[in-house]
Amino acid sequence: MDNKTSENSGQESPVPVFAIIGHPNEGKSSVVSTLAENDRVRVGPMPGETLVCEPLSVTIDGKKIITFVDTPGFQNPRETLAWMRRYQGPDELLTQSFIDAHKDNPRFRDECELLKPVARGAGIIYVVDGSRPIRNIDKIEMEILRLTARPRMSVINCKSHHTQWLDQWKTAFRRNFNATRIFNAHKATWIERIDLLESLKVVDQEWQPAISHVIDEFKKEWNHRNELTASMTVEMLQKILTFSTTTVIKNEAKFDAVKKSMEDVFRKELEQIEKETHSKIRLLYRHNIFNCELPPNSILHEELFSRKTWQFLGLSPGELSMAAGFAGGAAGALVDVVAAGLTFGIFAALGGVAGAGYALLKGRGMADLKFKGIPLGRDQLKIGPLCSLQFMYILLDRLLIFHGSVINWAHARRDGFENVHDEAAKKVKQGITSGWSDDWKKVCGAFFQNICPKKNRNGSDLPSDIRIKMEGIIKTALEKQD
Ligand SMILES: Nc1nc2c(ncn2[C@@H]2O[C@H](COP(=O)(O)OP(=O)(O)OP(=O)(O)O)[C@@H](O)[C@H]2O)c(=O)[nH]1
Ligand SMILES: [Mg+2]
Repeated sequence: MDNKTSENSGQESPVPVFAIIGHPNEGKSSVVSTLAENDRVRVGPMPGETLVCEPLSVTIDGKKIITFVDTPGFQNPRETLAWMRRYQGPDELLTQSFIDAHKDNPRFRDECELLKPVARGAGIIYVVDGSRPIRNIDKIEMEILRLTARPRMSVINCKSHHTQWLDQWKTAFRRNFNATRIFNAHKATWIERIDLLESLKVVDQEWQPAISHVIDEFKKEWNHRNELTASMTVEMLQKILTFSTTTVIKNEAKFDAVKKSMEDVFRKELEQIEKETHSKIRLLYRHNIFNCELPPNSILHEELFSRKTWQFLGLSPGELSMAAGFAGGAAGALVDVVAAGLTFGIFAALGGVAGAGYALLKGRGMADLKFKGIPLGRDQLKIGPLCSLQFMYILLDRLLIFHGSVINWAHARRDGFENVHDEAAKKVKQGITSGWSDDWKKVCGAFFQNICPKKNRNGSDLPSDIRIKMEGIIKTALEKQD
């Protein structure tokens, strides 16, 4: 790569730079936003949203690896082309000469701005909305870019579903560009982003090593994100499945109210741990500003303890009673009760959250407190941990659904766009984990056994081989979603 085509900020390998150029409002900023994984880029419905060049670099481990420069759309392409055709100087100075000759002329303000990175040696990515026919003005813009003699590829970003003009565009592009790709900036997945980078390799042979390096870095980074997500998932499962809360019962009259408020605290705390984990995952995939909107029919709109969540994720009616307990419905059978000298009857009378491990812990010194005529002492009511294998699978399923939405949410998408993931959502008929192999389920079972039984309530000494295996299957499950 020649020196001019790259930035080099004191790092060993040159950083490839591409200017994203096109007619106003065709989706240039959207393409930059998605390619650079930057949701801060200004994307808007009115032409003229971008007024100055904005370089957006992808940084991995603190190192810049590629820069995309967002540019304003052409303002006066006809006269620009006419000037370029009249130009008599050396070819390699054409772009800079144009800028020098027009930098104080407001009628060419946008051309001067958008050609700046090109004059400095950037490669060109020309963006068009391929869902409309080619006009004469497009041909003029393509000719301007051809005259700059910079390596260039074209990107067809269809803003609507009309595809009848695509062949026309492809033919025109074959004449003017070294490579062409259909790339929908609002729907592109990670794989499609990598494919686009692969196409950049053929734009200029000299760029191949640098672009290959960029692709390698992207892949390593993606792998790292999946690894981190897997370990955050394991941490979330440990926290949720081992959480419990305890309250001293001071007043028998308030017993029901205390119990109800404990249930609320317990449920909210578990929901909060889940939400925090999801939010960390969203940030890890560089969605800083916009929430990745979930499809309207996504099960993640349901609360963790809603009956619908559990039903959807494939639980049997018996297993559903546990969710029902949390949703304020019927009480199920109590399991996992830790009683300190009290009869099982009392626990049965507690009702409420089935399987959550309600326990009355006998306090020091018996007081006069009675519950349904039975003395309780200054006892503590403990709720949790909710040790249920089914519950663990629900959490895993919800995390995988969330991860799938995040990784498929192109960074150019803003709130309120048409829903592009309906199809993907329809495919998730029940929990993803229900299709896991027996081997994977064994790993889950071993993990569960180690964090849930009474011997190891806080999960702090989870054997490392079990943790590694659990993280391994989760990471593979995450990778399957790419
Ligand atoms: N549905 C859909 N809308 C798109 C797509 N790409 C761009 N848009 C919309 O088209 C409008 C223009 O998008 P921008 O990315 O801002 O276009 P631009 O070329 O940078 O526009 P200027 O900076 O004004 O020249 C915005 O309202 C985008 O939401 C797409 O792939 N799908
Ligand atoms: Mg723009």
